[in-house]
Amino acid sequence: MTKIIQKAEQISPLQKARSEYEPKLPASLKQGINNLKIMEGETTSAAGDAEEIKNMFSNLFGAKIVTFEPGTEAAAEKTINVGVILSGGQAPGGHNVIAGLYDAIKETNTENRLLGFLGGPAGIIDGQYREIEGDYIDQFRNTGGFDIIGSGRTKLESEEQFEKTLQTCKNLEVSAIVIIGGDDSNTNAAMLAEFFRKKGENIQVIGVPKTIDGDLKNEQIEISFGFDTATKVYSELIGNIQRDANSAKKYWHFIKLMGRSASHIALECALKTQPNITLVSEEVKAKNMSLARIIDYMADIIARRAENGKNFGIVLIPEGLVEFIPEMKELISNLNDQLAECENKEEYSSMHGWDTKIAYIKGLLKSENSNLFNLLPKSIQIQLLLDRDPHGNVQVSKIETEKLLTEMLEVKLSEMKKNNEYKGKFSTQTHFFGYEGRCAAPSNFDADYCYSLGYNAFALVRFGLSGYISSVRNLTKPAQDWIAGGIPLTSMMNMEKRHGKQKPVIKKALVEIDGAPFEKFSKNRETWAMEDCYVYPGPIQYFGPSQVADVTTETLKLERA
Ligand code: FBP
Repeated sequence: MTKIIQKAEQISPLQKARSEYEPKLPASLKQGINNLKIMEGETTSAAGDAEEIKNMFSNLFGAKIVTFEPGTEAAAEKTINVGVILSGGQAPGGHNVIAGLYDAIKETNTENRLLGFLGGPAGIIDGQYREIEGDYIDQFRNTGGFDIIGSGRTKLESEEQFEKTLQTCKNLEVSAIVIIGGDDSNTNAAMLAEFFRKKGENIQVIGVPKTIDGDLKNEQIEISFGFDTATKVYSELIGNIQRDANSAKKYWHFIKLMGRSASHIALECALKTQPNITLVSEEVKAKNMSLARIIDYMADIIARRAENGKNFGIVLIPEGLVEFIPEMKELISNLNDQLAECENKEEYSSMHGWDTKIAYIKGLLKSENSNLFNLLPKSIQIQLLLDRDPHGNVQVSKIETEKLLTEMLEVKLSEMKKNNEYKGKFSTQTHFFGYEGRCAAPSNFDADYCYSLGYNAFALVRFGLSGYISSVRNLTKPAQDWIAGGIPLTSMMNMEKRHGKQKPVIKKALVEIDGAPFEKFSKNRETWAMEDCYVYPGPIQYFGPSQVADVTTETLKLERA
């Protein structure tokens, strides 16, 4: 008996109406999963370090890009059990990926089963799952969140974990696994696919590109799902704050935006809302901008606006900024090395209180890093010492860069005041938008895109592929013109240093400062800084004319123009 998790009184009128929304599929998939033919495209290599990737993935390397086209009706096949995993941070549309997958699986054969592994990759290692059935999936169609089966950040990478995964698959007769995740999780998907191939096990692994951060993209993967909805939610909130600032005219609002290393979210929101200042981490790196130079840049705008009688404004800050400021980057890398060593030291793990830990770590740092560490507020020192995530990344969502910048600006502006270079009033509010958008109900774009990705993932399974990521392209066109297919995961990989070791990983796509989205921002930023050109995008529209309800991101439009 399926457990119904939402009672009628918990379902909002919007959720009810949205549950009736029928996601659009590309024309190639619309004729049904049983009417497809597969077209082989070019042979692939790797995004970098091809020789090493080839050695590590000798069974998967060099596969061909594939696309699907309508074909003749296929004969019914033997039944299949498919497992699905949601991995990493939540992103709007995950439920629709599972809905698309479920519908394709059942269309092929009603006896086929879909098993959802619970709480992320840990679910398949420990054999924890629930079967996804019709009335259960129906509650989640077009909703946000990952609560259908939960998510987790366990890194599926060791031989022991792979063996346990294999055992789970054998116990449950699962012969295909769909991993819905970001760059790290899709790297793991490739490793698992290679492991099964090497062992001669007939278990397929297919990835799906998820992350609000927007950094899992390339020529074939135009956008990761969730980016569209999340940036629309943040832009609504930024627009509301801009209106507030423009009404009261008394605060500078500093808004940090999620996105980990990449500034795609900050840039997309800037293009949508036109705030006074937007920092872009990739530009900071390219121009080798020190913390002092960033502060000077912002202080100059604040002072010039004050001269025009404007003691208010909006600043957008990408979450990963600190990792791109050269001296902070060095400090973080030195801290990573020292903390990795401390992990095994009883002496460090048994220490109580942050003061003791901070003093101990300071003593281990190189002198230039230690000097900078000393200058940081204690709150930031603590945030820099917090545990790394399972992939070895600093948890940038926990570093309050927005507060670091306002504190430093207060000092800078009061110095400028003494020198008669600034006559304004600097009153601030800080915000961090991340969790506010990650589980929003998917926009029409994400609802359609995710459903198509899930449906398409099963088409890849159906044609016997493994080590592929589900790809739906041509996304600035109406859904019927989208191109569905698969990309070999190894073609997106290169070698990078993680936890002090060279590892194969899917290359992260950061903002290109010679790309069209950054260029548009850069051309306009001086005007946006001084004049108030705020745009108030308002909430996501789920119903109404296509040019309002179905539009996708500025980034995608500019990149594909
Ligand atoms: P993924 O890369 O797993 O999609 O996660 C995205 C993200 O929302 C980042 O933007 C953010 O830095 C991080 O997750 C926060 O992690 P957590 O959910 O563990 O707090």
